Amino acid sequence: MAVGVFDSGIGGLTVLDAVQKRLPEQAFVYYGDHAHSPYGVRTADNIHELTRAAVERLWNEGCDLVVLACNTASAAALRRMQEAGVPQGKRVLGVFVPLIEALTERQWGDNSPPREVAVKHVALFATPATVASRAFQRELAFRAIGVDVEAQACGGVVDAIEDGDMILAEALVRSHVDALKRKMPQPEAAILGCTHYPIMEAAFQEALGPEVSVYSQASIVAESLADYLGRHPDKRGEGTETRFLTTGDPRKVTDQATRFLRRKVEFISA
Ligand code: DGN
Repeated sequence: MAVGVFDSGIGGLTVLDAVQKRLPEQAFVYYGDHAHSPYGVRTADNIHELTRAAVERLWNEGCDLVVLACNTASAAALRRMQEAGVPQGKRVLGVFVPLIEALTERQWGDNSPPREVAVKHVALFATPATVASRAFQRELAFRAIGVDVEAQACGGVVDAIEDGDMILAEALVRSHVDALKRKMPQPEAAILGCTHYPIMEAAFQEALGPEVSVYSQASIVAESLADYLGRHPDKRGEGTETRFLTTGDPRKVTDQATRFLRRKVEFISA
């Protein structure tokens, strides 16, 4: 029927926007769990339960493929869900693997041996919950990729963006980049590992300097999804329409999402 895109709130709209631009003929169902957002302050068990319920809902909507656009949910729930087993014909993919593959130039779902990585010093900027989970480092180790990762928890940035306070968001980005540089003075690459950070990409790039390659999640996930659907056309479903579901108040979420994305998106009750 469509590809499901899940996020704890509105942040995953940056991913949805990028995949819609990359795949304009593809139908999507976006599901925001606003009733329980933000996930960043919840326990890993609770995030797993909420994520599992949302993914099952999207599978029941006919979405055979569900993308966890939320890093916090990917970090706490994805591997656990995959290990518990997903129903026949269904698939759930997260947002860490495309980032790692962008560093290593591999494909989503490609289980070939690791390749030599061009960059050795990588900065990761993410929410405190994602940084605490060490999920990104775990996925790198699982693939035997030898990269030195220094993670910086960027407290306050998500809230400043959602409040529309871009001056504060930029000041926070500068101070988090300074803190990172005290731990790793010369990263070659920086990963923006949170749904909201593509909006601050220019600020990250400016604070990091032109010699640092910034990997922004939304565009990388869009490329990976296009590539994946090219190899698995059965997961595309039918139609071209995109629907927006929320567990929160649809009117409030519609207003917030329209401001965030700077285009009209109409949410209905999940
Ligand atoms: N969507 C979350 C993420 O990508 O980490 C950010 C918002 C939150 O739930 N903390």
